[in-house]
Amino acid sequence: MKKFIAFIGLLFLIYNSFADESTYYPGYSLSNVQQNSGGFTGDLTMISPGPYGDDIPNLSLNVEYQTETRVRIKIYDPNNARWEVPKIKLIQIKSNLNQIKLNQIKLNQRELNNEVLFNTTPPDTHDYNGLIFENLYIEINSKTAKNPNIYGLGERIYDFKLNTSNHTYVMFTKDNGNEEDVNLYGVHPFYIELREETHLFHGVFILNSNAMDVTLNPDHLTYRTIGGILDIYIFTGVSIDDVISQYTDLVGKPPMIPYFALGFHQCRWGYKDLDVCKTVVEQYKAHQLPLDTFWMDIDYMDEHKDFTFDPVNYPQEEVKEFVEQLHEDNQHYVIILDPGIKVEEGYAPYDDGISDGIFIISADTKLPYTAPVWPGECNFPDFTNPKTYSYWSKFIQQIFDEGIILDGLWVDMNELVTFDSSEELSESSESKKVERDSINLPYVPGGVNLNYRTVNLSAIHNTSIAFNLHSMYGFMEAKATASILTETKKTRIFVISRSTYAGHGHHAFHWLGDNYSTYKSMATSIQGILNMNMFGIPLVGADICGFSGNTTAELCARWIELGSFYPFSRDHNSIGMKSQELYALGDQVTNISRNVLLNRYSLIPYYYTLFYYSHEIGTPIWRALVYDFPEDPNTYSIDKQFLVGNALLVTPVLEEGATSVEGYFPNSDWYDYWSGEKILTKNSTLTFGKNLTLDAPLDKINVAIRGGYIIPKQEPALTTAESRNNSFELLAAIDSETGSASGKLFFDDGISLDTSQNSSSLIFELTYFSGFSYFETYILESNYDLLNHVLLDKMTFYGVDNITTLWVNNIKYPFEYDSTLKVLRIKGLNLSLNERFQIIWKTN
Ligand SMILES: *[C@@H]1O[C@H](CO)[C@@H](O)[C@H](O)[C@H]1NC(C)=O
Ligand SMILES: *[C@@H]1O[C@H](CO)[C@@H](O)[C@H](O)[C@H]1NC(C)=O
Ligand SMILES: *[C@@H]1O[C@H](CO)[C@@H](O)[C@H](O)[C@H]1NC(C)=O
Ligand SMILES: *[C@@H]1O[C@H](CO)[C@@H](O)[C@H](O)[C@H]1NC(C)=O
Ligand SMILES: *[C@@H]1O[C@H](CO)[C@@H](O)[C@H](O)[C@H]1NC(C)=O
Ligand SMILES: *[C@@H]1O[C@H](CO)[C@@H](O)[C@H](O)[C@H]1NC(C)=O
Ligand SMILES: *[C@@H]1O[C@H](CO)[C@@H](O)[C@H](O)[C@H]1NC(C)=O
Ligand SMILES: *[C@@H]1O[C@H](CO)[C@@H](O)[C@H](O)[C@H]1NC(C)=O
Ligand SMILES: *[C@@H]1O[C@H](CO)[C@@H](O)[C@H](O)[C@H]1NC(C)=O
Ligand SMILES: *[C@@H]1O[C@H](CO)[C@@H](O)[C@H](O)[C@H]1NC(C)=O
Ligand SMILES: *[C@@H]1O[C@H](CO)[C@@H](O)[C@H](O)[C@H]1NC(C)=O
Ligand SMILES: CC(=O)N[C@H]1CO[C@H](CO)[C@@H](O)[C@@H]1O
Repeated sequence: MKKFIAFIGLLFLIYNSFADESTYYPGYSLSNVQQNSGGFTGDLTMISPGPYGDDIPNLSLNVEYQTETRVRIKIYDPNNARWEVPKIKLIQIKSNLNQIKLNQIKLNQRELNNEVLFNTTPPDTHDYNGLIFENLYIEINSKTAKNPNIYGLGERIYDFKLNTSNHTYVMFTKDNGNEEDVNLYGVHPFYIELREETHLFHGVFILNSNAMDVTLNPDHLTYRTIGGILDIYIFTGVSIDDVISQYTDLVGKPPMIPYFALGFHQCRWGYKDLDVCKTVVEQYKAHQLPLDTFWMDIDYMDEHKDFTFDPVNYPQEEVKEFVEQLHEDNQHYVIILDPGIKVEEGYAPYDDGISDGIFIISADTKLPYTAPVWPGECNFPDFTNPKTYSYWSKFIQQIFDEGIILDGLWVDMNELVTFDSSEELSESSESKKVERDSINLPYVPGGVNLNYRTVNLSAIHNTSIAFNLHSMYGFMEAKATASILTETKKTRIFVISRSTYAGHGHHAFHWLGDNYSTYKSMATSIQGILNMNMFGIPLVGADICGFSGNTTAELCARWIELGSFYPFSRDHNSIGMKSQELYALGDQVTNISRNVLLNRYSLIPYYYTLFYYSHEIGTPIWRALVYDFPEDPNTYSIDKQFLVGNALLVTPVLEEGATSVEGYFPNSDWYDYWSGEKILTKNSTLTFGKNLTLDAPLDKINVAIRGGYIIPKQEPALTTAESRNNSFELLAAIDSETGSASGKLFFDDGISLDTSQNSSSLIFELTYFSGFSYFETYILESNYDLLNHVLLDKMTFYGVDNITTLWVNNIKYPFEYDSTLKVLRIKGLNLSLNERFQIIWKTN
């Protein structure tokens, strides 16, 4: 209890110090400014010392205009090298932009609006400091718009639109068990701000891996980090897609995903033996529920040791047969790996780790750092050591050599988590907050205990100490694991990691961690997915039906309705909980699951096309409403609804017992996705849309399709391998003002590393001109042979006025028209999407 009071005291001290004029720190003065071809450099000289001593009085400033839309501001100690994050590949400097004002970084893209996007000049009122740069404390402030609209700074569970009333966001990877408003598994020091006056977005990224926090205030924000340097990148936008594209240019675009990743996944901790696993797979089939991938949690291991199979409950030969059967049935197999390697002589991963010298070293003993995790006392591979790659590779390869063909890997516990031997595993979350830190730090970001349940920050890695590398551990492990799997399989791979760092999405994917079986966890999964998509990690989902705690039939029904729209859709459960496979909660849940999952499978061509553009450009799959409607302030805080691509607006039920749901429909044409019924008609004299209450019986999730969009679909099946071979369908929703719509399809074999020579890529266009509607396809590529056999069968158009005649490739063709709903249906087309075709109809 005393320690908890000390923690409060610390916070008080911090706030106090900044309110007090006598502790105002004016920062550094800039001199010796040298213009160069790509920007300028200058010397920074400290005006007066900062709060905690060990100031670095002389600093260098380097401002580089790296691209037309990106500036890098680097502030570092020219006399003593400090820790710098090693991984960002700089894109060549493309342009030499206008001169900028000192202290005020202006970017010419937004000069027209006279906008200053990052301004470190402290105000005359001295409400906040100039730059402080000390050995263990760096602070920089930037003026923002008034009550700014800021998004990002993950990973945490919080409102999507961040609180700017003196709220502090801590970034330091931690298994904080899905508590709200605390630093969770990943670190993404990137935010996007929307300026309300201009409706333009820009982004700011600080490339720093040390524990840090950011305080958002009504007119400025404060970065505080305890190590490294200031290496700040500003992306000028101006649309959200521009900003995310510019950010992922820097940290890396997502790889092309394997097609099966979009199927449904089943997992659970607590499948006690292989027979249980077999039954689960059988039951999915028996209930005609789609299932693409079966996952094994730590249960498969022998005493929780990596790279082993439990000889009694998961005999390796039988696992091999099980996996072969999965593959025969067009299904896939993924297993978990944890970083901790059990200290046990005779266990090859331990013996080799010792002889290869690849474990993290304790600063005290200079021996491999030892701490308990699932198997007991463990050592931890150091992924900064170049030798660790071949070590890790050897043991992954061994699984394949022994005949168990993995389709992906799941890397968990890599924040990095260790168990505190002095505590019970089941301790309450309250006790986690208690301050028990023993590192001697003058400032502790957010006052959180940095040494709690992790490898001591003094521990030694090959390239630095854990103090600098801690938050990058999971990223490095996932990156190595992904690269090893790619080398082994020579196909696109699938690595899901709990811990992430900026740039993770270039290598691997993510799930939102160990949540609860609660309506709250279901609701907050939306902001989690939106954030990760913003950070360049498009393939992400939360544990459907919830991980910890017992689910209910109703919760599970609502969750699978929502989860069927997750980019990554997996049911996962904790040990000792009520079974929650989608067939295990009664007929009604089974029926609902089947319907929504079959709908998911029908939408996979649309999702896959979105993933292709995400890979090419960085575009997020899930989008907050504010992304597409920045001129409408009603959208700024919405995080209970989301868009999939630009075309689908999902309004899930997130509350128990609800039979209706409220949603906001921005000013546009919206049609009920299922029936084609008009929900809202665009009114170009208005900026705002409407709040609507929609019926939401237990078996319905409300989805709207936006006027102006065409989405590709396929007849669903129980696996993606089968649904890929089923006929195509196009669903179009017509813009009421222009009578037009457009859409895209990208399709390839879904697994080869490079399918640029063997893919088909199309654009669909519907236009209206003087009484006639013209539907045409534009073929960008038509090299994927499957599309010569898997044909377009059906087309459905929502919002069509009365039709008199319809022609397909200039020949009159039958159609169905519902004049009440204004829905046009055309069937039995049998057209190859690899060839151009045209549909025309006449409206009376
Ligand atoms: C800092 O720079 C000033 C002026 O450039 C110089 O006189 C001083 O020696 C430098 N101090 C250190 C510690 O390098
Ligand atoms: C934020 O904190 C500062 C410094 O303590 C204080 O002056 C200001 O009133 C606070 N603003 C709000 C909106 O709480
Ligand atoms: C915003 O953050 C401040 C400071 O932490 C807190 O007092 C306030 O309650 C928060 N507001 C909301 C709406 O959560
Ligand atoms: C971490 O290591 C340092 C230096 O080796 C040691 O002084 C400290 O007690 C350790 N902290 C914890 C929490 O084990
Ligand atoms: C880092 O790893 C390499 C290769 O294993 C080794 O040669 C080198 O000595 C290591 N350096 C440190 C500082 O541990
Ligand atoms: C969850 O349900 C199981 C039975 O399926 C029961 O043993 C357990 O106590 C329940 N746990 C909670 C937290 O309700
Ligand atoms: C589930 O669907 C089946 C087949 O359509 C139907 O016979 C059954 O009544 C449904 N059960 C429930 C509870 O909705
Ligand atoms: C559009 O909105 C304006 C203002 O509310 C209203 O007067 C007008 O009737 C609306 N137009 C249509 C077509 O609904
Ligand atoms: C919609 O409802 C929200 C919350 O109920 C409210 O804050 C907002 O003002 C409403 N917007 C419109 C356009 O009616
Ligand atoms: C899908 O079609 C391809 C090409 O015709 C074929 O090779 C493959 O076996 C089919 N897959 C399934 C699951 O039927
Ligand atoms: C469409 O046809 C229906 C009956 O077929 C008629 O009542 C309606 O007025 C027509 N609408 C238009 C816009 O022509
Ligand atoms: C929110 C929640 O349930 N958190 C729990 C998630 O699961 C982990 C692992 O079981 C727990 O430690 C968390 O408390």
